[in-house]
Amino acid sequence: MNERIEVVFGDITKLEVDAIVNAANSKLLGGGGVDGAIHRAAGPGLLEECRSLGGCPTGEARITKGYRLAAKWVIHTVGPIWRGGAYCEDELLAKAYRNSLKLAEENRIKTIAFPAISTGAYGFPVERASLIAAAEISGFLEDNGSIEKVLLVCFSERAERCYLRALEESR
Ligand code: AR6
Repeated sequence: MNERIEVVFGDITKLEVDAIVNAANSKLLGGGGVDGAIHRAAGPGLLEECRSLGGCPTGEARITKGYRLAAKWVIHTVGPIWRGGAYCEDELLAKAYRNSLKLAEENRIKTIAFPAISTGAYGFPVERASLIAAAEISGFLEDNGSIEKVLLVCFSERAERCYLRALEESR
């Protein structure tokens, strides 16, 4: 297994990493869940910069500064809304991880933390999502030497169990 990937439990807004990833919606104007927590912790500067971006399609990612966060950057990505699994949800979730990592690489980010994208309000089953996250991140890191650490941040014990199992399987 890739020792550059680590599962951690807790609030992503508190982490001292170069970048945290936001599970946003396509308007990029804030919302509930982890998006709301990130905007609250970062302060109004984040929303102002987000307004200038003009949104983000599902599966893509955009980068902003971190404002009052310890993280220097926020990478905003939009995961798919779960609609039963036959609407390209798996591929769109994989793309959200991939495009976030590409932005990290382009911006010379060495440490990055992801929340469990789409598994809250968007209803993506966490077990399935964690397998996709683990596979995409391990695959990306195989071809990338510049990212030193990827944290998978869990906000529930269930998510933590799923992630640990998914990482075992991607070894
Ligand atoms: N730190 C880490 N993880 C968190 C935190 C936190 N502070 N808060 C929640 N989570 P969600 P989605 C976990 O709903 O499913 C928003 O309104 C949470 O337990 O935040 O991609 C956006 O604006 C779950 O496992 O994002 C969109 O409209 C995971 O983060 C929509 O929700 C993702 O849950 C996006 O839905």
